[in-house]
Amino acid sequence: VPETPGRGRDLQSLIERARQGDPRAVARLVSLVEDGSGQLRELMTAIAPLAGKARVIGLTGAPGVGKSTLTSALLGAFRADGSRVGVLAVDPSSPFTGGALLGDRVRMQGHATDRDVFIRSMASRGHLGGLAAATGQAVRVLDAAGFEVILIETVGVGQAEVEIASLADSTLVLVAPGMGDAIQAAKAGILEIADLFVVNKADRDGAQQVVRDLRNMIALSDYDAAAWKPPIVTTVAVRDEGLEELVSRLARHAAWLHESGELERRRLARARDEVTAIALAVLRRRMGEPDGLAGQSRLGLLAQRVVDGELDPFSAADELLTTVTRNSSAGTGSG
Ligand SMILES: Nc1nc2c(ncn2[C@@H]2O[C@H](COP(=O)(O)OP(=O)(O)OP(=O)(O)O)[C@@H](O)[C@H]2O)c(=O)[nH]1
Ligand SMILES: [Mg+2]
Repeated sequence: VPETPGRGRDLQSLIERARQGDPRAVARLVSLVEDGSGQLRELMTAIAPLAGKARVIGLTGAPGVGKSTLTSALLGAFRADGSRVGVLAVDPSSPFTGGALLGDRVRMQGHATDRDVFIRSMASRGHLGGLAAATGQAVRVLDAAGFEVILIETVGVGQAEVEIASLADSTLVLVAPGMGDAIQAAKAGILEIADLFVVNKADRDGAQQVVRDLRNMIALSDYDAAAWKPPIVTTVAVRDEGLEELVSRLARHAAWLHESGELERRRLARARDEVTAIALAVLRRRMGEPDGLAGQSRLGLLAQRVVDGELDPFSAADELLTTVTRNSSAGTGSG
């Protein structure tokens, strides 16, 4: 992307306007993240000292379990407390539907014109590190823009979703009765990320059985004495039932995160993952870049020499690393 005069100043004024609560400025900044814009790096540099204050809460669970309904209910609860609330709806399989539905719910609740609410359905058009990285940086943007609570809704089925859920300080895993074997679904990797279990649709038959199953599962897992044991909260999200209990459990978890040092540990682990992901993406991209002659990639040229017996694979790897890290700078976009 060519440098245009005043671009830095434009970005600064955009950040300033976002911090003053201008929703269009916030939307523009989040788009810069999603698009992997040439300005992304500059943006991240500018907001680095401003972020780190928000409470980030993730909601995950099978399709239809009630994530959007509960997100909308929580949004209402935190707004009633006076917090500015940002919501990111992330659905790797269909980036737009979830957010649209959530948007409708929130509109029904009358938050659509509220300047202190920001909702975005995340996509990752050309972002270097994929959807998880884009979401993490969008969280940072909202945090820097002064949103005190950030809710991330993500469908919990695969590794990508687990990665996204782990961007949160507190993760709610939602289950509901009558949705196949909810517990089996919850077991598949999701147990480790649950800070709180929510048994939603408690107005339906079988909710108490789901609670018992979860309780057994938690009892069978060996939690460290000092560790946080995920509580189970039952809700009827469509009627705001159980919401007070949930908000208070979340507050207790937030306090525990601070007191135990776990918040710092989680944030460090997250930053480590983020830096690693960017560095690896840069390396991968450079390895495949054409290297002068005949448009062959660096990796391709070295591979050919290994095949020809001119070079062993270890020396080839050394040479590859030396060339790709020369004059290194972790750009942002795909180009
Ligand atoms: N009976 C009952 N229905 C609920 C409850 N919570 C949500 N629903 C309904 O369940 C359906 C799915 O709710 P959503 O909030 O869209 O679920 P979701 O998990 O966000 O769904 P996806 O984003 O598609 O994965 C909707 O029709 C809701 O009205 C509840 O507590 N009780
Ligand atoms: Mg949804």
